[in-house]
Amino acid sequence: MTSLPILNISESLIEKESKYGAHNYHPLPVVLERGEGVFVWDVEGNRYFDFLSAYSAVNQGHCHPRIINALKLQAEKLTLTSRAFFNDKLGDFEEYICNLFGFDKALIMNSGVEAVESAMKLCRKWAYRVKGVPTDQAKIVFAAGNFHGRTISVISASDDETATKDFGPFVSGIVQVPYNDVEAFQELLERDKNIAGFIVEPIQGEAGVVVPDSDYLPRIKALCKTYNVLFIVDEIQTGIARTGSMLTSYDIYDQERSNQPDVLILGKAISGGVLPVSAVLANDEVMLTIKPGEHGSTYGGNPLACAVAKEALQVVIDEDLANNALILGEQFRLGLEEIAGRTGLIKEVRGKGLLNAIVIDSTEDSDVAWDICMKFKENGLLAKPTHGNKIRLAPPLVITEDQVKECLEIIERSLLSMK
Ligand code: IF1
Repeated sequence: MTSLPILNISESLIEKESKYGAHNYHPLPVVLERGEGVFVWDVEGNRYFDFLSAYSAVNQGHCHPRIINALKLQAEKLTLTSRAFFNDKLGDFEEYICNLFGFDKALIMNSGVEAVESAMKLCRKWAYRVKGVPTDQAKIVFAAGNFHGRTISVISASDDETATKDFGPFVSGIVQVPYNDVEAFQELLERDKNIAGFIVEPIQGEAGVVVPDSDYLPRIKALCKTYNVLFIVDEIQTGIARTGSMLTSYDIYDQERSNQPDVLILGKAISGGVLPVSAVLANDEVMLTIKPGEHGSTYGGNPLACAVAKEALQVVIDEDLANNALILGEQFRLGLEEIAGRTGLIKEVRGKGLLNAIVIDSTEDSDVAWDICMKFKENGLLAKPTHGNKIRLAPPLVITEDQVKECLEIIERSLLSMK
């Protein structure tokens, strides 16, 4: 008789995913079944601090009662009409999000990458209809090291082999410049009159939380204005209070709205991790270049998404999560710096607000960061390595000062046990 290995619940669920699911991810071996605020629980009942927050989608904390209530109320009334008919929630949400961020119009989509695609289409339309670029000659600039999603057109802008290898041929009309390099961008603008826009992250997330110089975005914006090029900011990951203010690129409470981009792309936390909702915001000159029938989506702007996203954004404001991220982010980085000094395993601490990363003193191809994350897990904290030797540390913004201290202890204890 052959005996089958006895698997615990987690192992058997992981095996099921491996058997029936595409192998497009390399998750940490933990199977979650419940979440509340900063915590998640696995199927064995172990509790963890969530330091990934679903890549910054769960800024409001897991299953925020107000957002879940909005979901329930709307789910019992009407969930989807498509855009073939009007629904009573879309206009409400569009008005809300336009007023909040200071734009004339909003285009509501679903996933983040879809919003980026939509912004690319908008940028091209504007180039031909307003700027006067000759047909099919428009170019969109992206920064090296960028991450904006996984579709063919968006990976066409990527220089990351893992994202692009064997997925070609790619979309044309894309140019790359180094990140945080104003001069390189200006040279490009001088050389090429068909540049239509620059799509940029205020902090590069996937690249390992790369924070540019503080005058980078304002200078890029000024150049865009001079050369009549759209300044398009992807705040899908950096937006919605994550870095200590509602947005990273500009202050929404600033009357003059200096640094405001021509096009703002939002996703992830605008629904608090409850539903896929994304948005492209722009003024009329740009948004109205796309005419009825030229763009759309079955689920984009559905009443359920609108009800949820409006409540999720209002929660961020009512609970002043931006301020919490600002204050606790500073305490957290300070604590990490001290741990770096005591453990010698951290080469660098970087980030803004509660979007942070530690760079481990090892090579990019070593397993050290992964092993550290496994140690974190053993000690009740979940985080995921990126680019080999970096670990992103981004808890839900509802975390408290005491919890930050507790997490710093977990991080230090884990690092010390690695030696
Ligand atoms: C994956 C990273 C984070 C984004 C920015 C657009 C999108 C994202 C700035 C697309 C998405 C994700 C997606 C997820 C991993 C993740 C990620 F590690 F790849 F870089 F968050 F840090 N713009 N980011 O960060 O949004 O279509 O996914 O809704 O694809 O593996 P989406």
